[in-house]
Amino acid sequence: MTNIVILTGAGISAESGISTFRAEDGLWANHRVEDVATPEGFGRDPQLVVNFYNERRAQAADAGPNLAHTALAQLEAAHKGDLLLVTQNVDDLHERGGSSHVLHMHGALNSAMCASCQHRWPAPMKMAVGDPCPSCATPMARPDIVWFGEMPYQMDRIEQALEQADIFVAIGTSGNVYPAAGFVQMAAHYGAHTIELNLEPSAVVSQFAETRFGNATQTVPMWVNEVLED
Ligand code: BV8
Repeated sequence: MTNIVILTGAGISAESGISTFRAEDGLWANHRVEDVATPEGFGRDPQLVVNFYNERRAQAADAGPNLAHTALAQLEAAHKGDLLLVTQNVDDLHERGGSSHVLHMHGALNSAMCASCQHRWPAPMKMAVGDPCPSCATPMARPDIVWFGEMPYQMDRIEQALEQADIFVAIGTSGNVYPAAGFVQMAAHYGAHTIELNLEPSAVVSQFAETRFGNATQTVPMWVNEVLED
């Protein structure tokens, strides 16, 4: 039985019409990271940050899963070995494409969190600054997003899976952000075969044993068919 770990990034949702980060028309072209994706930015101007995530929540709600998302759901349903799907994405297109176990290491647009007691609840489509926490009533609601300088979620679980992985596949991620960009090195260290499925080479492309270029809606279904035929 082969154990598989998959890491996805913004590129898997690009063909669903969701902006990536580092393309010329990407999210970071129109916003300063330090203003909208750091705790300091949220402290300085919470309204700007809440608006930024309200816009992205609306964009994600208008988008639909694509063939890459649905292919990974088919793999989850049919694969006999262990499969861990880790996404850096905060949209819910993996879930809407049929995946039932998705690890959102950078949080999720559909989740809200209390900055005071860490209680989490389903986010409304439009969050407002000072929304009260349903648990402790403190007006400290924030998007349940892992910002720069904050610890990504479930790192222990991810690292355990990387140690046991026979195959590690990174899909549509530029390899700029750590610790996610370091997963390929860890998987290879523990003997996994590593594959990058991307439109262009990532910053860590040299660390992959195998690289396939193309749109995710082509490369992912092809790879999934190969795995299921084995
Ligand atoms: C932490 C929020 C520590 C949600 C995000 C080590 C070295 C250097 C720096 C660091 C380091 N360790 C930590 C850091 C600092 C920092 C970091 O990595 N900085 C970088 C920029 C240098 N990391 C952190 O701060 C992390 N936290 O390490 O905490 C700590 C320790 C103890 C205690 C407390 C803390 C937190 C990182 C998470 C930040 N949050 N997002 C949101 O707003 O969405 S990151 C954000 O960028 C995304 O979440 C995503 O994860 C990330 C990377 O983006 P990608 O998904 O790769 O997207 P991108 O646009 O870059 O690329 C798209 C790719 O798709 C491209 O390759 C493109 O070719 C491809 N593509 C496009 N179209 C298609 C396609 N592929 C296929 N088909 C297509 N059609």
